[in-house]
Amino acid sequence: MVRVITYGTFDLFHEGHYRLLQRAKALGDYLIVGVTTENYDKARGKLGVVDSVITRIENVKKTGFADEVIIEESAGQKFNDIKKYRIDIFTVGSDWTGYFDYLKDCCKVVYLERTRNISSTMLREQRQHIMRIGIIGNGRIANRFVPEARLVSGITVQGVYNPHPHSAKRFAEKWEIDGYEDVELFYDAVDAVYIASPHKTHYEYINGALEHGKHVLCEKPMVLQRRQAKEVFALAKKRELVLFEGIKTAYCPGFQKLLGIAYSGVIGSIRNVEACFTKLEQENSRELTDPVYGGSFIELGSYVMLPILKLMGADYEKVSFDTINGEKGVDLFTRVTLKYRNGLATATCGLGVKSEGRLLIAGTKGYILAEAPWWKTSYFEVHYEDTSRVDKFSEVFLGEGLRYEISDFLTRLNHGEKDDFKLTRGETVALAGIMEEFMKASRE
Ligand code: C2G
Repeated sequence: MVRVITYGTFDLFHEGHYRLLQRAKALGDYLIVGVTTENYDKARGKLGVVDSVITRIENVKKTGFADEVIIEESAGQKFNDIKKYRIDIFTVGSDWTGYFDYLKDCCKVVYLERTRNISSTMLREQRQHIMRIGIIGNGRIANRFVPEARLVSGITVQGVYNPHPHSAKRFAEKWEIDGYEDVELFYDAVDAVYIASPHKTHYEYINGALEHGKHVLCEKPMVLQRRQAKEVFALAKKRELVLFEGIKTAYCPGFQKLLGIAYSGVIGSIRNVEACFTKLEQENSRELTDPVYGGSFIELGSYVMLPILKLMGADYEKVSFDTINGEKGVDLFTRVTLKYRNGLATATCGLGVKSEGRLLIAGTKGYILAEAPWWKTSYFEVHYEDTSRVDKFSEVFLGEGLRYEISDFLTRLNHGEKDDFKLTRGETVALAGIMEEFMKASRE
């Protein structure tokens, strides 16, 4: 008798799960299914699991493929289960290819091809709220997006669109999703889009997606003009769609905690914010060669402006930009200085100059210090006049951290428009405004 085992969360049970179990059962005579506990999912960084473990087990049982269901509660359990249940074959979907090769010493490991997309008919029949998201543009960030999205329950990456079909095809094959070169077919297949195309195309794609009735999660900077930002938000409102700028820092739990401490008054009234982020890029990279949309401020400015806008607001009295430009005319290093009625701020970023990236928030009673990479906030300190007192705070930051914004985007879709405090529309408009002023200043 061939004994097979597979594992999963099986949240919002869908045809991908059904087909996986069906083929797992067909690999042998006896199928054991391990269903994850809430705690284990939390520990391994899955966000937004909707169904209780009882419901998830019931859904697995209902398929009739499982001969036995067990609970998976910790990392490392698979190895022991394989011994304990005398397993011949371990199987899981191909999104995990290679990941479980370490089990090959104790049994056969089979990766079954994952189900590429979830059909809308099936979703309607089951009344499931699974959001099908499509990606526009498939550069570096899109490659990080797919695995992060797979860790958020209730969302499935349905496909990718790129006007250059070869590029879309390669990306689609790599991630086992559908590739589209026809934008109309792409929009027909999705409920929402993630825009990760070059900056200059964002405005047009946002409009296109909203006109097609799709919710939008757009990479930062969302747009580069204040007027455009206001316009697309107005269109989203009119069409009752969610439009969301993806600055991962804004949504991660550590940054939320840091803001909470800053707002709490422990450092008194905030008078100065200094934020710095540098990341060296290759000389021939797009970021350092595109004369209009390249350069450090457009690339990294959203990160460094974020804590400033959050803590000092958008009503600055004066803003000035100082830059070091490279031979190609793009800024290799930029410092933005803002003067407020009651304080100061500087935002520094660089793609061609390396500096210490840190966030420093100075108040009338003390200061908060977060070292690089503070934009993936996982640790910060609060210091006071009394140097012997230092309060230390840490928080998890999982993986690439995109799962937090994806999860919040999904919550906004499912629970209405109200909650945008982590990154308000006003802040996104202000960011677009600062980008616009920067671009104007750098052309003078
Ligand atoms: N699956 C699939 N097609 C999809 C979605 C999921 O074939 N469109 C497969 C997954 O590859 C997995 C199973 O269905 O084998 C369960 O998926 P999830 O519930 O998402 O669980 P997962 O996070 O993949 O956990 O210890 C748990 C395991 O590592 C798998």
